[in-house]
Amino acid sequence: MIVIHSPEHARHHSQCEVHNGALVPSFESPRRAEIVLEAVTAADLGPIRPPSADGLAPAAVLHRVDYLRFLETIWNDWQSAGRAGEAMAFSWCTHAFRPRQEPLGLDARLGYYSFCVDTTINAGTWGAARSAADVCRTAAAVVCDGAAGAFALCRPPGHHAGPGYFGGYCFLNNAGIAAQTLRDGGCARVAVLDVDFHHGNGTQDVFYQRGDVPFASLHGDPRHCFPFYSGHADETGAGPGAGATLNLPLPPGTTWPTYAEALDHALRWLGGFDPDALVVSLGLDTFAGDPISAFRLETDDFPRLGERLASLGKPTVFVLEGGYAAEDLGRNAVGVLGGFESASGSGGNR
Ligand code: SP5
Ligand code: ZN
Repeated sequence: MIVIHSPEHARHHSQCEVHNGALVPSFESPRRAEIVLEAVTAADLGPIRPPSADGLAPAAVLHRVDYLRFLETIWNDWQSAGRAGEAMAFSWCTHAFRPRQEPLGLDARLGYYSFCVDTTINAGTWGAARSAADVCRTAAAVVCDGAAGAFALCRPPGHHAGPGYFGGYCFLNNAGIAAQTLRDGGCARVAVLDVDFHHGNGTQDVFYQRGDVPFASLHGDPRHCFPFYSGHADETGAGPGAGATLNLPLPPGTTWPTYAEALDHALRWLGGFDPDALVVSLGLDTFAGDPISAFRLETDDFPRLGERLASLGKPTVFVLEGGYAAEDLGRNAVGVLGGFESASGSGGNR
């Protein structure tokens, strides 16, 4: 399987996040991608190539133009204001207030364009987020050109980022960008399956009213698990996208047998749309050892996950999302990708 990767990801390096009431080092770190890169290299998964596609055309279909301008300019504004440290929001427009037009103040804009406190912005954030978009465009293009699978080894992750907001460590919706690239490349329908522990609220949001990109997600029940306000079973799409969103919330503590049943259901449901390609939001934070998540999948379960994903029989773009047990991330990622390859019989690098 071809792996697309750019070292530019390391330009985004959050120093801290709020966790259980304390400031701690960010769980989402450059080390994560380095470990995955080491593991796919050691496993000889396939050629590792830099992104060739470049630019924000598919991102601009999914994200609002004012939001993209915010991402591009916020670090400069933060610095110009003489602020130390990293840019971060502290106040949000909750349901008690009425959102109006974009506010003008620095802190107000940070709150207006985000939904939580876990995601900081530094000098390299925008460059790293753009590189992740390029990695995903390129991985999707490889699949458009006939590959059975490609792995977008990128960060920062993307599935929490919506049309006009960042959060959950995400800025641009990488999986959405891969799906949009496949659509633009001639796929009539593209299925997106999100197996990150957290609900892919951003991906759901960017495709909620579209019937051409059915979205299914398995995740921790939002009554208990981040992002809390999205991912309930009764969220099923709207307008032309009515019936094209499937949420399968699962209880904290979920292990492989329960997970596999939901996974098979999601795959059957996606298959019903007769998609031309599949995008997998590959979060590995379903692992039992994950420090911020609550499922209990074991390392041996990840090849089984990859095998089941291959059962859909569609060309597949894997997009790296979460996973914070950094030292186990490489073997778990290779487990999924290797399982997919041996089950799909694609073995090599086509
Ligand atoms: C891409 C991705 O996986 N993003 C996840 C972002 C989660 N950030 C908020 C985490 C809050 C963790 N608090 C967990 C408390 C458990 N006792
Ligand atoms: Zn996650």
